[in-house]
Amino acid sequence: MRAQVAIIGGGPSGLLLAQLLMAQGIDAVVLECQTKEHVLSRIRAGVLEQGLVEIMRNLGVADRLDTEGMIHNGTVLSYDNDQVRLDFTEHAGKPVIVYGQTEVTRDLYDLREQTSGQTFFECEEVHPQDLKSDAPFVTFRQYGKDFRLECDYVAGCDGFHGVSRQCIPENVRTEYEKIYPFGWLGVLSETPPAHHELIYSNSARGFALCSQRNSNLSRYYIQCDLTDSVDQWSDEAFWDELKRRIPEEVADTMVTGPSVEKSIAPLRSFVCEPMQWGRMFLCGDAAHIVPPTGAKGLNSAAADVHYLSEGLINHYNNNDSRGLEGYSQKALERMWKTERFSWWMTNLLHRFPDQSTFDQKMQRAELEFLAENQLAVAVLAQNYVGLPY
Ligand code: FAS
Ligand code: PHB
Repeated sequence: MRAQVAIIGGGPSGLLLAQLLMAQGIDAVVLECQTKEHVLSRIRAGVLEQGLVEIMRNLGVADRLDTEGMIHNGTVLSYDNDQVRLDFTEHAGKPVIVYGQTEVTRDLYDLREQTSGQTFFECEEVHPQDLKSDAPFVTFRQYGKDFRLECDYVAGCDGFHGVSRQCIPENVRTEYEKIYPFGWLGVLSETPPAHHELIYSNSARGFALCSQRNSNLSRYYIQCDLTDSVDQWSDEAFWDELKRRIPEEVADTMVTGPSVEKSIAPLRSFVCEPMQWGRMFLCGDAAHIVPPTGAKGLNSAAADVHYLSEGLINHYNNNDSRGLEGYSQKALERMWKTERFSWWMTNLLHRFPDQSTFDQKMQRAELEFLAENQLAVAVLAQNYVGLPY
């Protein structure tokens, strides 16, 4: 079996890349270790940068996104009983779109099936090999049968726990990591959003976020201890704690209801350098992780895919390999700025166990400066809507 590009991972990175290549006549095969149903059962990101929206539109797969996605021209940072609104349109010239990653992935799978893209599900023992040669290949097993996929290039789109990053030798790979001393307890509820825009809240009891998916599907998060488990948090306990961390007028009018999904995610900042090794290129969570405070996980994966797809298309269609040779440097230049923004938002809005009263004063001073300085708001807004590709 042969393909020009072997893509490991059928999440948003892998699917976006596969379809961008297919649109330019480049043959890619996707190898996914789970079932499609399992991939689509994950509840993750909710905010899309314009860059990702444009990629979806260019692929002709944005009809639902353009119909059901909600245009958000700003967001609110609240602290104690004060608030500062970030006006994206005024300060960054563009909005963000609120549309769940699950729906993005669903749309991409629908497109892949309509375009007869080849995807292998429930792959086991996936091993990229001979990556430093001109003839790399990937072996894998599916339903007890062994396969060998010959290819020109391998795209490692297999997430943080995937196999691809480990193919870069340890003496070549540098990993930068910061693990945060708390997690996010997330709840999805079939209730109307508490506010028409997202609310990020810095409260003495810990961080909280009011987000949404549509007019009757809301997504909420509260900062929780790393030792917490979902079983410890009844719906009632969650709603009670959330209401104590957000502005009173929002808490008083919030509609609560049974959780349809409840999960705890750890928070980390992580970057692997380089993001390529021989003929393998890493995209998305396979190469980097951000705390979700800045809504950058899915969106930075899209930026990687933009750079890699451009590099592969220019290689195959214009005989120009400079984009491939410079992929890692280009992707990392943007990614480190995104890591900084996500780290900064996380430090600004969370309560850290070892935080001193001075540290808390620094957070409040930063928030008060934002409330009175439009240039400071502009810097935040331009980072939040997404840095240029
Ligand atoms: P993904 O992890 O989405 O996809 C990788 C795919 O590869 C998976 O389908 C996996 O099954 C497959 N795979 C793994 N190993 C394999 C192997 N050996 N062989 C074949 N396939 C393999 N981002 C935000 O912006 N906002 C959020 O609120 C947010 N919340 C998150 C909550 C959680 C619990 C997690 C884990 C992440 C969250 N993220 C969030 C980040 C998330 O959205 C990622 O950035 C996004 O899924 C990145 O997409 P991929 O790079 O495709 O990685
Ligand atoms: C979400 O809706 O899941 C979401 C939104 C914004 C974030 C993180 C998560 O910063």
